Amino acid sequence: MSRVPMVMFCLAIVCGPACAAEGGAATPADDLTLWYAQPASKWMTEALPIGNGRLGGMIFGTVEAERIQFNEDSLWTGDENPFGDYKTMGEYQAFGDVFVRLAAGDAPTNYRRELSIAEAVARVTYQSGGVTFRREFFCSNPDQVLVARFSADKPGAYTGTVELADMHKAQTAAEENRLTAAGSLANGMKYESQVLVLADGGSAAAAGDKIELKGCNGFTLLVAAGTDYLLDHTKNWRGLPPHERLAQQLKAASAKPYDALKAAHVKDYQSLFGRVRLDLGPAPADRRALATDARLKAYKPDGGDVGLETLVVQFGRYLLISCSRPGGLPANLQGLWNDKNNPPWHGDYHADINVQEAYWSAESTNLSECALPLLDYFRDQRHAWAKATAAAKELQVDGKPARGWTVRYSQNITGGLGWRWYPPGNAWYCQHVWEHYAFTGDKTYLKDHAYPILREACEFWEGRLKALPDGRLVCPQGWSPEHGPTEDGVSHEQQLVWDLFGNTIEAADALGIDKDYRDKLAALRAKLVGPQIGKWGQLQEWMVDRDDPKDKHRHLSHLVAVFPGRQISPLTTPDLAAAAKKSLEARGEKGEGMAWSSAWKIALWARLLEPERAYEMLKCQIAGPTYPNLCTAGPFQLDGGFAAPGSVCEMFLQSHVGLLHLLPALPKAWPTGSVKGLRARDGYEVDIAWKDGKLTEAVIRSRMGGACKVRYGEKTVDLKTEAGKTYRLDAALAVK
Ligand code: FUC
Repeated sequence: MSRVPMVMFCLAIVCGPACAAEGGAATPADDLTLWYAQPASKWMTEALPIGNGRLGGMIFGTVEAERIQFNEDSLWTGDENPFGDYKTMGEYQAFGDVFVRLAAGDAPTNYRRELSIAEAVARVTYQSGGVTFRREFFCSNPDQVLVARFSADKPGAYTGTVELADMHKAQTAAEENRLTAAGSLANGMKYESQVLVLADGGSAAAAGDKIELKGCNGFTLLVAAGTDYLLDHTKNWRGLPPHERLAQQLKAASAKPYDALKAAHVKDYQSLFGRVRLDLGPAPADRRALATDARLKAYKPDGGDVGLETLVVQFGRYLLISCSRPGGLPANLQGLWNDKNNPPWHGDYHADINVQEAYWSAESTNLSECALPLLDYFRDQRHAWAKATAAAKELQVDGKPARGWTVRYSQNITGGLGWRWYPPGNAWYCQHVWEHYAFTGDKTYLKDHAYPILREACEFWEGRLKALPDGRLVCPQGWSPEHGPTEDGVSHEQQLVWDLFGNTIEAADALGIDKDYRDKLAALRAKLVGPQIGKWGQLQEWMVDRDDPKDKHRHLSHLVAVFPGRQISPLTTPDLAAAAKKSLEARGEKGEGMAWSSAWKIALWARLLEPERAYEMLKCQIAGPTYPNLCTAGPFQLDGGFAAPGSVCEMFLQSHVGLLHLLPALPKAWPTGSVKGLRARDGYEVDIAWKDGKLTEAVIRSRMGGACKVRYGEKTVDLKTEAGKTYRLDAALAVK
C-alpha cells in the first residue's frame, strides 16, 4: 500500500480557478468544495455524506475518534403484503459505524475538514505534536468499497484501535486484520459488514473484538457491507447471502494500491459529474474565504454569493451520483444515509412528491444513468403493486378488482405499501418512465421496459374514470395530497392522468404500435375535465372553486401541470399560466420549512418565466431548509437538495413544449456566465453562454438528429439537425 501525499488536485474542467491548495484552515474554498474548521458533532446537519450509489457513509472528522457511520441501501425491515400498512411495510435501517480511536496527542492545530464534490473525496487534515495528519475518504463504485486512508508526514504516528459497531446488536468478530459483523433481521434478511485494516508500517492485529494499531505510519480501512436482497420479485427479493461477495470485494480492493483505488473512483465519478459545468460569475472574495458553515450564515440575510449558489446546485448532482447508480436501489427519503432504525417517515419511498423530486435532476443535468435504479425499481415492484391493487376493496370498479397497478403513498423495496391509496401515483411515476425515453431516445428501453409499465397504468385509469352527466371524465374520490378533501375531479389527479395518457400516446406513436389503444386514450384524454380558473383568478385545486388565498400549504399539487408536467405553459396556455401564477404567489415562500417545497417553487417560477421569483426561491432554499453540510430539511430529507439542480436548470433551458427554450428565466443576479452540458428532450445536449443578461452563444449537440425549434426571448428559429453534429448559434440564433 503506497503512501499518498494529500494533494488536492483540480481539473480545469470541473473546478474554478481558485481551487483549494493543500490543507490548512485559512485556505479559501473553490466553488466545488465544502469545508469546515472543526469536526462534525451532529450527524444530520454537519457530518459529510459520501456514497457509491449503494453503500454510503457520513464522515465526522473527529481527531481522536473518527466516526464513519455507514449504510447500505437494501437493509430494510418489512415485507410484501397486499393489504399492507405501515406496520408490515417496515423501515429503512441503519447499518453500523466504524470508529477509529487514536492515542491522544497534542491539541490539534490547522484543522480542516472538507468534501471535494469535484472528486467525491472527503478529507481531514490537522497538525499535532509537529506531525501533519491526513485522512481521505471515498466510496468507490468501481470497487464497491468505502475507503478511508489515514496518513502522516512522520513515521509511527498512529497508535489506537479500529472498531465496528453494528446497529442490530450483532457481535463483532475480529480476526487478523479483519472485523466482521453479521446478522439477520426479523424478516429473514441477512446482512453483513466487513472492515479490513491495512497497516503501513507498525502493526494492525485483532485484539478482543477490535483491531489494535501500533506505531503505524499510516493505514487504510476498506469497508464492505451488503445484504441478501435482490431486486427481483420472482425470487421473492432474496439473492445470495452477502458473506462471500463482501470477502471478494475486499480481496480485490486490497490487491490494488491506494492510488489506483482512488484514481479509479475519481475517474468514474467525474465521468458523470464533469458533464455539467456551471459558471455563474465570480463570488465575492470575502465569502470565498469563509468556511462553508460560516458562508451559509453570511448568505442567510440577503444572499450575495453566487459561489455558494453554484456549490448548492452542483452538490445536488453530487448527492444523486453518490446514491443512485445502476444496479442499486433508488434514493429513498434520505438518499441512502441514515443513522436510525426508525427514521422519519420510515425512510421510505414517498409517492406524492418526494421520490419524484429526488430524480428531477437526473435527465436534465445529464445524469440519465442515475435514473436507472428508479426505473428498474418501478419495473420490478409494479408486479407486487398490481397484486395489491387488485386486492384493494377501495379501488374496485363495479365490484370487480381494479386492473393495472397503482400505489399507496408509501413504499418499501419488497413490494410493501403503506398509508392510504394514492391512485395518481402510478401516473406520476410513469412520467419518469416516459421522460427517460424523451431525453435519451432509447427505443429498446421504450419498447421493453417503459411501454408495458405505461400501458398497465393507463388500464387502471380506463376502468376508474367516471363520466359526469355532461360526458366529461373525472378521477373519482381523489385527494389533493395531504390537503384534501376526498372528492371527484381533484385537479392534481386530472392533470396527472392527462399527462399519463399523453405520454403513453407518444410512446405508442414512437414505437408505431397499438394504434387502436392510443386512439382510445386520445379520446378519453379529450374528455378529461381540464384545469379551471377560479373566483380570484387562481388555478383551482379542486373542481369545486374553494381555494383559500390565505392557504400556505406546502404541497403544490394542482401545479403539477406547470412543473414537472407540460399541460400548462405561458407559451401554450397563457390564461391558465396566469392563473397558476396567482395560486403560486398565494402559497408564499416558506413551504412549511420543507426543502422539497422550495425546490418545487424554483422550477414552477422558472416554468412560468419569472426569473426573479425563481431566484428568490433558490435564495429561500439556501437560507432556509439547508443545513451546514448542505443537506436539506425536514428534518433530514434529501429530496429538495436532489431537486435543486434540476429546478435551477429550468432557469437556463426548457424543452417540455416542443422548443429548446434558451435562458427562459435568467435572473439579474447572474448577469454573465455559462452552463455546459445540459440535456434536453429529443436527445439534445446544450451549452449556453451569456453576458450582461443576454445570450451570446448556444452550442447544440444533436444525438438523434431531427428538426427542432430554438427560442430565445421572443424569437424562434427552426433548426434541422443531423445525429452526431454540433451547431453553434449566435446571439441572434443564426448558425455560425
Ligand atoms: C410528504 C410531505 C411531508 C414529508 C413527507 C415525507 O408526506 O407532505 O412534508 O415530506 O412526505
